[in-house]
Amino acid sequence: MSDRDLLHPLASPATAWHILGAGSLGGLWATRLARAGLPVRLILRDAARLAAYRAHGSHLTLIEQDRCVQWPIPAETADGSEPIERLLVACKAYDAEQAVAALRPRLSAQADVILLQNGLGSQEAVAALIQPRRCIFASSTEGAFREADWQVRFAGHGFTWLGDVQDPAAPTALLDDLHTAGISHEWTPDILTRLWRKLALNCAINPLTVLHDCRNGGLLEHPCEVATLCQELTELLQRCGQPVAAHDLHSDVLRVIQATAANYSSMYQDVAHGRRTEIAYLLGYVSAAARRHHCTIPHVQQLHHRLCQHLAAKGLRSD
Ligand code: NAD
Ligand code: KPL
Repeated sequence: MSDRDLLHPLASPATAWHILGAGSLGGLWATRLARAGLPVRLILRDAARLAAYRAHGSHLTLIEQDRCVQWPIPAETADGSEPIERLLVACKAYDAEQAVAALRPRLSAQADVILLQNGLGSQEAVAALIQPRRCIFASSTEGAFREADWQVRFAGHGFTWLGDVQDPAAPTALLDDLHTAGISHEWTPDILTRLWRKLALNCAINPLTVLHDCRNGGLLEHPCEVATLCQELTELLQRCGQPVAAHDLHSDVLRVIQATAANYSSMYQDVAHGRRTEIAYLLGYVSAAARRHHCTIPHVQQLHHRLCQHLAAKGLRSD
């Protein structure tokens, strides 16, 4: 029996959080939920990863400033037997669909599935796979990275917006857990606007930091390139029925470049570490949307092409 059950003996048991992907963001959510006394289970990639986790002592370490705390969290693989009522998908966009497909037989009919992926495209694929179950999209400005296996650093406090494009009703029990865990969040009826805006910001900033080999602030030396991309992205967002996401995009991009001037973008870091990027869910999604809407965005398309070539030269995938 947990402390919560002892305090509230008649309360119904808390819903377990199954966390698919124990990487940076998955680890950050798992440790904060566990710290709040909520039931958490990690779902690891395969038996070898599970064995490695158990050999490590079955705990994740959360590092915040200089504080380093270990949180014991049980783990399993996708072929466990417990039904899943609440699933947090915390893998990369290119892994999400396949990873959720392996868990589909375990998802209860009322399961809530929360998607943390950046960009657009993977959310629709997962939602189609698990429908009619509830699919909650999230957009987060929190920052986390792995310092070692099973060890995550909370690098940047931020905010997470959540919403359901099919149903504006807030999932109160789930949001109560986030509140209890101290995860700053807000339920929004318009999560797509948030995701489109972040997509446009990431398309205007991240690829250029890779191609110019610079921190975000280095883009201040390429004002015309940034302005042209913002102009084309603004036009595309409007054409795609996203006028709110398009509003004042250029000013917002400049604000983010200045506010994060000392940082390397997530795509820059992926390329620097020889990791696959999420380009297909950023520039790839934008290019496909432009084709569908017969919208001409030559500079964005040229950027996509240049980035694909750059990745290929480094032996990295661009899908
Ligand atoms: P990550 O690479 O650190 O973690 C992903 C984890 O998923 C890895 O541990 C990987 O092994 C695991 N995984 C992949 N396939 C799996 C499977 N089939 N079963 C089980 N585990 C599987 O990635 P991340 O940085 O945590 O990013 C996750 C998503 O969140 C991305 O879309 C990213 O853009 C987004 N995001 C990340 C941050 C951040 O600060 N890290 C911030 C905002 C958004
Ligand atoms: O989200 C980002 C990233 O690096 O992925 C920012 C900091 C906004 C740059 O696009």
